[in-house]
Amino acid sequence: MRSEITFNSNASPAARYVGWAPVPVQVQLADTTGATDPVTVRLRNQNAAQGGQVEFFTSATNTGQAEIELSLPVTGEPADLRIAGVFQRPSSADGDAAVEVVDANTSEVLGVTPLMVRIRKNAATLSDAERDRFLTALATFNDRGRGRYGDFRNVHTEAGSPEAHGSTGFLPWHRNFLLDLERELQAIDPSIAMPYWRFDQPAPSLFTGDFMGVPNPHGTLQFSAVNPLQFWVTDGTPGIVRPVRFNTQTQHANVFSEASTLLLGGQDAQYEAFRQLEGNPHGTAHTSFGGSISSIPTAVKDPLFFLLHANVDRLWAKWQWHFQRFDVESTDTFPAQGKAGDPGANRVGHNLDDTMWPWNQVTTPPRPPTAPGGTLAPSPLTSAPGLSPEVGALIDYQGVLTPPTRLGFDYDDVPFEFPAAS
Ligand SMILES: [Cu+2]
Repeated sequence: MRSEITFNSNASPAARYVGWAPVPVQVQLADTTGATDPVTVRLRNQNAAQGGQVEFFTSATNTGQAEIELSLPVTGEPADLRIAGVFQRPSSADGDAAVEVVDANTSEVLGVTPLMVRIRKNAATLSDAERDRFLTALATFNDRGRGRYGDFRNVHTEAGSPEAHGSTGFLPWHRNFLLDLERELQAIDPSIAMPYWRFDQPAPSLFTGDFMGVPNPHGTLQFSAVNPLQFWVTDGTPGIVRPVRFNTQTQHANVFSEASTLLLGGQDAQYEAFRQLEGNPHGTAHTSFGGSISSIPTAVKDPLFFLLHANVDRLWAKWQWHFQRFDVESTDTFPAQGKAGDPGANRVGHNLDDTMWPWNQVTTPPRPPTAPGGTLAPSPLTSAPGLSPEVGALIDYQGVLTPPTRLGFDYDDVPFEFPAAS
């Protein structure tokens, strides 16, 4: 007798990745030779001592359990359950988590399915192996300027800027931008999750030759001999210019702390006020360096851009969790309801029901004249937010209120929480 598990409604091993939000899972018996009665099985972590850990949810309750018992029909019909990573027990390598299915009566192991609790982590806490896999995937995607990273650089320009900055859509647009790159990197190495730079804490291990580089007296980054970023080119000029304006070994950037940032929206947590974070800490973090990252049209030439923006996105995610801001129909969560052209609406791209450039591939005014990079990269885990998403599809990223909107990423210090019963 053998058991099989399907994650995220996709039988492919490429779908065996979970975060903190419960995902749909099906367990079934395959090869039931000799069996006539339903088989009671127990699901658990194969190794509870190390590696990523998961917990199990029945369809009826929202309480995670370390083990769960199910009755599996001999017809091979699947049983439904949900699985989530155990908060603060993420994986550090692909397949270092595994679900074991045992026969509850005989203790025979019917199947072991490896998976990964894949979580966006603080860059300062990555293992050397996690760091090197990330750098290798990034360098592979850029391919010394011949790869598709150039599309990302060419999106974040003067012409594209009004789509992404200075209004309500700033946070959802950059959430999608990050997600797009992360999915591209995952297509190269599925163990990758975008790391974030906590710019309000010193991150000495990030600003080294082994990771994001150290500027020479001219501001040009120097890398260690094995760092694949040493070959970084995005627009014909090799190298990255990033002079620093703070001591990266002992100080953090001169930005609002996380605690102050989370209060920008006030005690009543209004999105429109919280969005002030676009100035400080976001803009201030950008200008804590000189060089390309300090200016919108060139910022993406420096891959630190994505670690900076992962932290901006994490701050939004933490604010959303802390104040339960997932209801897209609430103006507390997102004030610009409706779409461009409605009375009182924002400019196009900054309203809940607007599609987002460039992923909508629209190049007629008022959109920019080109839309580099095509539609959003797909994911084997979820069809959300769609290939040409609307702004509203980026908000309930964990599927707190509507599970199908789950985008397939989580942060190491932002849990998933079921909504309070109303
Ligand atoms: Cu930007």
